[in-house]
Amino acid sequence: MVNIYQNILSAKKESKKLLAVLIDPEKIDIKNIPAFFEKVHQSITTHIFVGGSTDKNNQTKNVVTVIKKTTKLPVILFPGDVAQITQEADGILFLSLISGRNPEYLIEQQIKAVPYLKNVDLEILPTGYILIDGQKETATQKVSKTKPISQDNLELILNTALAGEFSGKKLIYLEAGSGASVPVDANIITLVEENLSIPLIVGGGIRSKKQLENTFNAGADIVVIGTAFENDENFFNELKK
Ligand code: 1GP
Repeated sequence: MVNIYQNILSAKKESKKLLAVLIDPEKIDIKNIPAFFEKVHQSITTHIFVGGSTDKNNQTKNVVTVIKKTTKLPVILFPGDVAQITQEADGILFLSLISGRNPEYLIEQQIKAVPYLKNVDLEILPTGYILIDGQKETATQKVSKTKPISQDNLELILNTALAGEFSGKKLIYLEAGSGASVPVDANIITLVEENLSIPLIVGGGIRSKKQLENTFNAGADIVVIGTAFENDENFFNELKK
């Protein structure tokens, strides 16, 4: 069995940066997965995240099944809701939307997931999920009916991240939202990383190699990119191993 979390911790210890490609089952065409992964495999990608705010056609299971046949990279669910959980993946970000105050995404969905999770062999990664204002109303905001934290409110962002760590989360995810106009600011990432003991994931609105490097240099342990690869697979060419 892959030990996803131990590998993330080892990478952090060795200052090895990790790149997760986010695949949205609503947006990818299953027949394009093999060609997409040829590019993934030539790039510095280390993890595959699968999920979206919604999955109206229930494609997650089919998409993950094909991805697992195509790659040896760890495949981690990043589910918008309990219906997106499927045992074909290796692990799951067990998200709690701690920037929001909607009980459905703080604890209800997690409780609903338990009957399924206790019967499958997915590695569970407890994750404090923090929405940061990316200057665009994102699908996550609409679906969760919560507001992101302003990028100016450094104290609230930091205290929310630390509250996540103190309550036992193993990862903190700073999320500007898929397709964000503005990614999470480097100063926020540095402040949170310097005060946090657990690994830090950052995503939302990262579209260039320069932005990726800035995000890593600011202190992100894992960067998540989805939209930029959906829009232009040639972006993988800039991120060759
Ligand atoms: C969204 O953080 C991820 O949940 C990735 O965002 O699609 O903007 O890369 P992008």
